[in-house]
Amino acid sequence: MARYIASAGVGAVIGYCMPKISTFTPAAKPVEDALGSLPFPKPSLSLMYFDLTGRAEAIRQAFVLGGIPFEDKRVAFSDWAKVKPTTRSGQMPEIKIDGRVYSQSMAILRYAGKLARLYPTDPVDALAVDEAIAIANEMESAVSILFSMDLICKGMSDKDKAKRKVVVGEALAEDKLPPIFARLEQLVRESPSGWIAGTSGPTVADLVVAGTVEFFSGPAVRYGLKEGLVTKATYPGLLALVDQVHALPAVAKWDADHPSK
Ligand SMILES: N[C@@H](CCC(=O)N[C@@H](CS)C(=O)NCC(=O)O)C(=O)O
Repeated sequence: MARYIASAGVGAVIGYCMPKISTFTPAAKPVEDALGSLPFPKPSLSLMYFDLTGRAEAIRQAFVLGGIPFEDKRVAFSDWAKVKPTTRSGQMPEIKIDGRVYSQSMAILRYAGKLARLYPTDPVDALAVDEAIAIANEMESAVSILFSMDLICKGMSDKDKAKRKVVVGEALAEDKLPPIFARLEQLVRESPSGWIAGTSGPTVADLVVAGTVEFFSGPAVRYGLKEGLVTKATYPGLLALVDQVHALPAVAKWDADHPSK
């Protein structure tokens, strides 16, 4: 995913644009019922990212599920060169909480999860959530090579570069990614609730894993990964999880109001 790329550029960004998967099944339990009231004083929140799902969507979903108001600030690609030097880390997402800025999507997500009660307070449940997130993040590490191909193939002809991309894409699709998908699929299948960390309701891990699966069902193709890497036949549990996330009423409303890019 382009979300892995550290350097500037639109190409570095759009790879992490994820489309929604269109089939929906009802959520096992409306998440709003389980959330209760906010456990902390309501902070002023401004989340800044591109006008994409990418690394920010799970964070947005967590706030939405928690009923936590936030500013959803979106930077146009054309403005990025100007905005980049003003950011905390030269990258997005970043969040401003009561005037102070923080970076790193997974850190922000856990923060959002704590506010939204989508990150367990029980240490073992939290471990299970972190485990699933870490496995999903392994996907990112695995495919990051695809977004560095221009660097790796520097000096090669376009034709040779294209050939290398095909070889790397095939190796990822055939060898590297399936065991990681299989581990996530196993987690979903083992879960009595269908939520990936085995919790009774959704957690931030479900949001991250669903987003990752959606990426591999769509935009990854643009980067040389073959189509149909994740299908109902290969990973039915993971696709059901995606549906389950998007069927949560608050997420379904968010999706309707914000068509994916
Ligand atoms: N480790 C960071 C990576 C952030 C990142 O790579 N952001 C990309 C967008 S997904 C970005 O800002 N790219 C533009 C750039 O690096 O100039 C995180 O998880 O937040």
